[in-house]
Amino acid sequence: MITNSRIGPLLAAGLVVSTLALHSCKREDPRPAPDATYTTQGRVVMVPTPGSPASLLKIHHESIPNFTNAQGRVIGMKSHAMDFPTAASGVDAASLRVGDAVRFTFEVTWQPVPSWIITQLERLPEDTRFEFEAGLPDEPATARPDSQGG
Ligand SMILES: [Cu+2]
Repeated sequence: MITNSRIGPLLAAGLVVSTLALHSCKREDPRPAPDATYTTQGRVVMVPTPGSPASLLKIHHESIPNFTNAQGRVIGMKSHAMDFPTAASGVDAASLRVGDAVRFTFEVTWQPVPSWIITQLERLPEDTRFEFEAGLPDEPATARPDSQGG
């Protein structure tokens, strides 16, 4: 039996979905092409909590050997707990819990101000062991910056 009390929430859900769809179309265009895109994996150490303005998504990620700085030099990024204040509208960051194992992709844009945004995220099995949990060093396994000759 469909009653009015059931139709109301369904209509509301439909409105929310279409609003989100419009929103995601809008924000694809103005976002400039990123300077770089990286995929890494790690464990969620903090999630955004309503009513807690200081909270945000923070993920302890594995080292990123090919991470490139604003000058285009490969400097690598060591394994660390990194803040991700922004996720693309298609990424369901709200459902994440502390301790979740995830693989994710983020885009870095240096100008006009450095910014980074998670554009894809998938859960990994809970028992995934990351390099920082396996006792591997934090340092990126990149070649020395000085050896990056032509
Ligand atoms: Cu990082």
